[in-house]
Amino acid sequence: MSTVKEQLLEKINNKTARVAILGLGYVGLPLAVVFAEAGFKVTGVEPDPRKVQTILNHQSHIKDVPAETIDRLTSNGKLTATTEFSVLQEMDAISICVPTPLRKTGDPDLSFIIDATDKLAQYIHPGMVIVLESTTYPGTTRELLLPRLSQNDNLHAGENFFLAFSPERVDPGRKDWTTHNTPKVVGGITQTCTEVASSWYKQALQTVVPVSSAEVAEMAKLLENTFRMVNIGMVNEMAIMCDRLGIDVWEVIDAAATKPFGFMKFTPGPGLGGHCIPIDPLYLSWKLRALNYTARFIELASEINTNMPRYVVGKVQDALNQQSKPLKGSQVLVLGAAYKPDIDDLRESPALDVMGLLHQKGAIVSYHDPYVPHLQHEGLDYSSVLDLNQAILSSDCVVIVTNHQCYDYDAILQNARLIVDTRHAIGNKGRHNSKVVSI
Ligand code: SAJ
Repeated sequence: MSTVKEQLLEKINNKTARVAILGLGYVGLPLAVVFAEAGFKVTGVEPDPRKVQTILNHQSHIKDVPAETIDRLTSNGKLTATTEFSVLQEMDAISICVPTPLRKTGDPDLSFIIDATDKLAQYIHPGMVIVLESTTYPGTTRELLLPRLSQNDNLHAGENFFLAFSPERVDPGRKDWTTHNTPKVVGGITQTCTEVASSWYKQALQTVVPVSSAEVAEMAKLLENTFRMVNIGMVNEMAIMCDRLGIDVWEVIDAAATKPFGFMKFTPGPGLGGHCIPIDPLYLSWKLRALNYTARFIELASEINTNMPRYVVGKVQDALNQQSKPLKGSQVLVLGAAYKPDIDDLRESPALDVMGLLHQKGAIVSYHDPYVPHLQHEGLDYSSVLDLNQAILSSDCVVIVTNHQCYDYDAILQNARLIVDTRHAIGNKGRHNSKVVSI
């Protein structure tokens, strides 16, 4: 008589295990696709009916997932979507890919994880494997999910159901590293949980990296993104120090980057945007505060990065002052609103803070971003200027905040009266040009 685990592994290995992905966002939909491509019947369970309808209409709402892929997989019956959690009673393998934002207070917002888990708990049955992918603090899988999923006395993790954590590593827009080929860390509540979850993921992902526990997997993700946040904070402070010393920080970084080992290049900027890097490390520092420990690197880096928009506005004010122009009443054009080049994502974008601070100080603010036609944020309500050249010619100062590749930086250098360049977008041509101020 085969055990529950053996029966589940059999269904995983012959691809008859029914797969459900909770949350069809930039993580969930690509994950649903790779399991469907591997031969599983996959059901996306998504609370937003518009997203569900898009899938059922053989379309895609995620830029990295082509509509043709959704059309093929929905047409051949490998992929479907619903808002109904009740389908989970028929499922065997479930991945939870829901948002983990911060509250206004800066504390983690675990409501999406709790809501998805409580709904799943209504339909969990012996023989199920469940993997949490949402970035969260170490201990979430064991402390928050396990009790909620084990309420039924006959359910025991590692015996008749299996629970693990596997951090998402989706970098929207990236083509070289995808959900399929990016190595995937998997850590279970028990060793058997790790084994079963890894067996499932190995059916669809190129490289699976089992680790000894869910906590190791949760912490690995936080190390990955804390590494970036702290190094960005460090290089932003380098920019401030070089400014005090009258040294070109960009030349310093380029010189340091010639070291072929033991160095990784990061560059200063107007602040830290995105849905991962500025947020994930704060889940870790929040958890450690509850254990009476202050994660000083994270808190210091967050303080420096958060202050960069104010530092940029100070540079604008000083640069205008050099031309005997008060910031108040000056026309200031912000180039680039998205949080990083060549995308349309505004989440946590420092450009929003820069524009808000300029507005507060009385500047006449406009912006241009070919990927962001309109923006509304904390009282700001702007549309991207239609005639970029005219806007540059009529501005007292142009602030390059996001260095989209599509901009003609030579033309900007020629036509602008004054440029504050937060991304070294003008490059060396601006190095000895009195109208270019670099951060
Ligand atoms: N930034 C700097 N200086 C740098 C690098 C980034 O100021 O040297 C700024 C960016 O302008 C942006 C923010 O930091 O505002 C975050 O930039 P990012 O390059 O880290 O981009 P993200 O937020 O899209 O990070 C994602 C992450 N992917 C996941 O979390 C799954 C990250 O782990 C990836 O390393 C990163 O993409 C990447 O490499 O592109």
